[in-house]
Amino acid sequence: MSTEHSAALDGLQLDVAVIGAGVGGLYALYAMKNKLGLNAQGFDEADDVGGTWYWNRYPGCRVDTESTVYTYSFDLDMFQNWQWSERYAQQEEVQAYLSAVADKHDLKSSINFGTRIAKADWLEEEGQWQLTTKTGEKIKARYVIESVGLLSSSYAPSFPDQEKFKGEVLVSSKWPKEDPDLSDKRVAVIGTGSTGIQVITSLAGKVKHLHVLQRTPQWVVPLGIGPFPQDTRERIKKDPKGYRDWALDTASVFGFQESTTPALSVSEEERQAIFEAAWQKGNGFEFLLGTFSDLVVTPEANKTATDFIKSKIDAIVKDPDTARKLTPTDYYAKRPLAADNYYAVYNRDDVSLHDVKTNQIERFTENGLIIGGEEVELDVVIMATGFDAMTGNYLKIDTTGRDGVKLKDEWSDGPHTYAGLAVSGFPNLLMVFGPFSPFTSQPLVHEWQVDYFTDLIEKAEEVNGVIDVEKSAQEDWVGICQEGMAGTLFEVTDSWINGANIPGKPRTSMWYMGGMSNYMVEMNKIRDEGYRGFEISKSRVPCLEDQE
Ligand code: N01
Repeated sequence: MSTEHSAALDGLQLDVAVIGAGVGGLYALYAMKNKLGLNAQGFDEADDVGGTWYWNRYPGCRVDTESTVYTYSFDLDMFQNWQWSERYAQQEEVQAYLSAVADKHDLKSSINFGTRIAKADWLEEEGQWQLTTKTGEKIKARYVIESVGLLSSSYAPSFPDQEKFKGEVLVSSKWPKEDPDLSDKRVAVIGTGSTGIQVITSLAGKVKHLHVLQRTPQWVVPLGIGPFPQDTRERIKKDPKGYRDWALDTASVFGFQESTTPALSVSEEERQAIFEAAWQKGNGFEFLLGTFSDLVVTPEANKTATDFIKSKIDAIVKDPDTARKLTPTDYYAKRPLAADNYYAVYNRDDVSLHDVKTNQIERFTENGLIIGGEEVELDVVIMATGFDAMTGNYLKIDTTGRDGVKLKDEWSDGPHTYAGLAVSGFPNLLMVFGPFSPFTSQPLVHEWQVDYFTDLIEKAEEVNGVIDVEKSAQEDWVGICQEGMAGTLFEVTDSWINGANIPGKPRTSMWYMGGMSNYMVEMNKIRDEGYRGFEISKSRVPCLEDQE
């Protein structure tokens, strides 16, 4: 559905409105239409499907999760036969895949592109939501599904005098569709997280000079870019459901089995051999979770990994001062980073590393940036400065639930949800991978959560009911999650995982740390106990079919 249709939006009456046309939103739309036969439409600000993969098209952008699990499984034919070309699909390939899924299942005709939902109000008397678009159209829907992205609310700080800069400022998560030619440019990259290291390794040697503006170094291991593994292709082809079930039954759903061996339970020699094999194979999550079981739990175990990576930095980076600047001083307990040849980049003459914690970015000038009192002349500044993760996009929608309660007030001290799926007092509002979802890779987990609440909606439909959540069940869930997080080094290491990356954001736990396998057990138990913690109360208004 194109933007010309937006005039027809005002007064639209739906069973289900799905906000977001990324991985989760597309599947939610499919499920509502095809499994429940409901009148569902999607809404997305972008002019195509893709979600995060629509916006993030910066140089070097690719998944750093194995493509084998970066996929849907609901369409078994596509699951078996989609020919991912690489172990880690590039942005264009993920976008093409999502577009192909949407085309095959005729989803695009039900999506209102170029449409931002700005406001959501629960109308108690009508038993439904009223959504308001950014341009003022009003839509009513009995259910709202928000699949708005865990890492989609872009964060880009502004620096003094930015408007004076004669060059270009580009934000990685809003990269222009027309890829700019940077080949003869002096380029600065601000940020060295997952995005920054992809941009840096992609641009090094391809621009006139690359300036890396690093505030906090992070532990980086190789990614291991290469062709899609043939053995996994055959395994998926032979038994797609078996592969999907195996992947979901791991803790992190990244396509490998997590280790159960504590790091200090083996000899130094064995430990080094395990780390070296993981380094050679590549993959950040596998290095962190597949080598040993306790790297993110005990400081002593964590140090064995950081000592190993430090030895690699020292061996690869020729200038000792640069090596020192690249070596983190905190735990290896952020979202793990992986990029091939990352540290080698800093041996190049056309790459300069600036420690902007010591020598701060003071302001822009017409010709560049003042860093630590000195001007660095630049043509382009790339902000790879991250996201207001987990809660950012939910809170951008001005949401009012029962009794006039605002979501932003309910979440003023950090988010509260039941199982990452729903919020008490906000009836018939379901979330895909909302805060306090399991700390995992996403696509297969999105599918699992959508299937879960599709069954719940079906149950509510049978009795013309409204779904809400018991506050006590929600707070119990939040408590379990806080306890789980407190048992890890993620809790004490600054990153977007705990909200520390956004100035003024409450620092809090936002994840279920028990792993997907335990999450499924717990959620199935909740379902088997009659959806314990969810409340299905009879709606005051007849369902649409009854009204006809
Ligand atoms: O964001 P980040 P990201 N001055 O928050 C720096 C997913 N993702 O976009 O650490 C100077 O990790 C900040 O410095 P510091 C993935 O889950 C996936 O890179 O706060 N620097 C940090 O270096 C990932 O984890 C993929 O001191 C400033 C950087 O910006 C998540 O998105 C690819 C600054 C932000 O790092 C987020 O990654 C890309 C300032 N004022 C992203 N403000 C793949 O699947 C911030 N920084 C491959």
